Amino acid sequence: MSADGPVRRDGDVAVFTFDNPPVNALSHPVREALLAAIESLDSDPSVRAIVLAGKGRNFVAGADVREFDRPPLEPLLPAVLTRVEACGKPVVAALSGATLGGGAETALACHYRCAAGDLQFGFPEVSLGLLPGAGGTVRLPRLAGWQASLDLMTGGRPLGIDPAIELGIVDRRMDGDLVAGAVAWARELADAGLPPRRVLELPVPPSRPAQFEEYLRALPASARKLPAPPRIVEALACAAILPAEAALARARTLFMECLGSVESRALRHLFFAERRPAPDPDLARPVAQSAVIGAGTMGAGITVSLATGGIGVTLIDARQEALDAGLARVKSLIDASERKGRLDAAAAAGARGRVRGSLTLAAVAGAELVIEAVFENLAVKCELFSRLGELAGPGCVLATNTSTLDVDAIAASAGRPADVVGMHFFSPANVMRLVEVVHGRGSSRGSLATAHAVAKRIGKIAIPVGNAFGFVGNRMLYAYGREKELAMLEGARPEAVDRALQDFGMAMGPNAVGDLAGLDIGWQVRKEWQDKPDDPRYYRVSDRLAELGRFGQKTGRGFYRYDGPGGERAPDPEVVDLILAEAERLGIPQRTVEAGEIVNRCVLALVNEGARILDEGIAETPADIDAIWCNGYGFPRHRGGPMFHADSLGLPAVLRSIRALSASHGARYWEPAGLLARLAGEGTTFAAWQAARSGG
Ligand code: T1G
Repeated sequence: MSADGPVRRDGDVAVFTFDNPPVNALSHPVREALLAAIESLDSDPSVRAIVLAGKGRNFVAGADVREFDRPPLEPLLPAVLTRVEACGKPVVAALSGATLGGGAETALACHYRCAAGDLQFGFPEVSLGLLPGAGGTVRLPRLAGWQASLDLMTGGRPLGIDPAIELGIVDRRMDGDLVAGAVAWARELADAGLPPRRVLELPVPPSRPAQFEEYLRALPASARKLPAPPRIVEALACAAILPAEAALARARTLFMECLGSVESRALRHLFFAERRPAPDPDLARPVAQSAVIGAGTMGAGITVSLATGGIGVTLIDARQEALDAGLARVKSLIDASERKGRLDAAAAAGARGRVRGSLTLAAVAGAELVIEAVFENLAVKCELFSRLGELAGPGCVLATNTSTLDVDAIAASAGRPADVVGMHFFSPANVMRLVEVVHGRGSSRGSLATAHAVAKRIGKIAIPVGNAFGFVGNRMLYAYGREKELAMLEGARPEAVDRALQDFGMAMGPNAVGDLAGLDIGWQVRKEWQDKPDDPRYYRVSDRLAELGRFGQKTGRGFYRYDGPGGERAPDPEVVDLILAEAERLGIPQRTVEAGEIVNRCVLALVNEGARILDEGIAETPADIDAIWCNGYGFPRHRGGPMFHADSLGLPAVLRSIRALSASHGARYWEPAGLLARLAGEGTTFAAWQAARSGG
């Protein structure tokens, strides 16, 4: 809060400013200051009206999420907002930018609301495994009705100013100086002698008792299984039938139940893991112009990300038809984003205007960043980087989008390793938010800082990783995939494997993912992989399918067949026969492999490999691994990522399970990682280990 206090006077109107950078979160000191201000202004006869406003872009982005893992400190937000609403003078909320969660609830506790055009009003609590715990479930329906309240709170997506006005949440749009406009309006209200209009005193809109049950049933099963969505619906249902005080109390109880849930702790863990500080932000070099080499699927997706992120892009490919196809794909992706409302017309036009094509590599000359997305072959990439090393301007960052290859080898071929980094995007690159930024042995801090800064600027979650085969994500994917492959050779059906892991919460089963990405990609990588385990069973099913040209969706057949009438995925008995033949050839007896075993093996393989990666320093923190797996591989967010999940299971139990798997399946793949064994022995967690390392 600013030195001269949060309150300033504009004649007979007092303005309280939330000033808690970066997002004006309602931390304990802010709550104390607001309560004290309202109490003194309410009893000050020289004050006829009060305005609440936020300093900077945002009004208030909610409660301070960091405080949720500490014992709550009075005054709590519900009590503060009850006092705001009880104020005997008109209290006007001047809303701008992020007005979210507790910030939206603060707005609803005010008597009148005006807003600027950049308003983002919403209740993202559900994405933290929570529900609005400071009166939002009781006040919002009185203004916006049940349907909108249900949608806003279970969906978590914010509203812009127009729908907020249409729904009666915001009374007035303020263009120009928001706070000055709010002060003038507050004075008008006082002059008009209008009483405080308390939302809690507004009539409860009519509702059908069944409507809440129906709404809950209509929610996706994955949401119904989580603690927060059903409790949001229940809190709203209570607001429809209970007196306001009782409904507020019930909402608070439901909120506390969510707060203590492992799902909410997992989602709060991810919130901060995805906002990890970038290394050396001050060393980041400006990037206005970039170049992308290779106009294939990845190249086009990366180009769209850069262009919609405000960076000029030259898409380069040696072949005219490939370049034309790439530019057409870029255009169709931007058009689609505009059609879906993800980009407004101006932003879409701007992005289209930032993209141009070239057939010559020399076009990299004016770029400050070059990202290569050509065929995944070391010789091809090294040959390209040897030319880029000569053609790219001094200080230009040279990034490779390789997903498995040795970044140091590629850097050496460029002859300027300080400028070479890995930027491993995930497909589709214009949608997937994750970028693994690979720190090569010779990569300079400035080049790395620039890569991280560009990734953040284009809306990506950038996680630093070391240079090792498969970096972090793909290396763990190989362990995860190994176990599903072995389980199929032992008797599990491909669709049963996928169902088991989807029921665990994975966005998609590994076999369906393989078919989507193309089984030829992994097959190609394994053929080139020098250190592949010398085990005839290793990825034998996937390799056999690829050998037969079954590359997945792109060939109509893979683990599944896609050549049915709607092209939808269908189990293929031929694959079962093929697996049985391979199992027989390898002498593997068939048995029933239960879903629980499949999940246990695949998920614990992730955890054990993750612990090895931390031991080797290829990942800096367990939270980095969690952010990678939840944003790149569809690991369930409500489980927080593999390492957080392991902590929630308890590392001693995890170690026991791994030792049991080692006993039943051999130590070859199930030797417990040193870090895991040590922490389990100490009865501690990955989180505590990380906190101790970072002096927490
Ligand atoms: N609490 C604490 N820190 C927060 C925060 C919050 N609510 N929101 C953001 N930060 C920090 C974040 O960690 C980062 O820190 C910096 O602000 C910038 O964030 C009682 C229970 C507002 C749209 O869920 O969605 O209210 O890395 O990188 O891209 O019923 O932040 O700089 O150190 O995301 O411009 C509900 C969460 C809380 C909103 C801005 N509110 N925040 O996006 O910046 S629960 C939310 C966001 C609640 C009540 C309930 C976004 C943003 P650092 P950023 P951005």
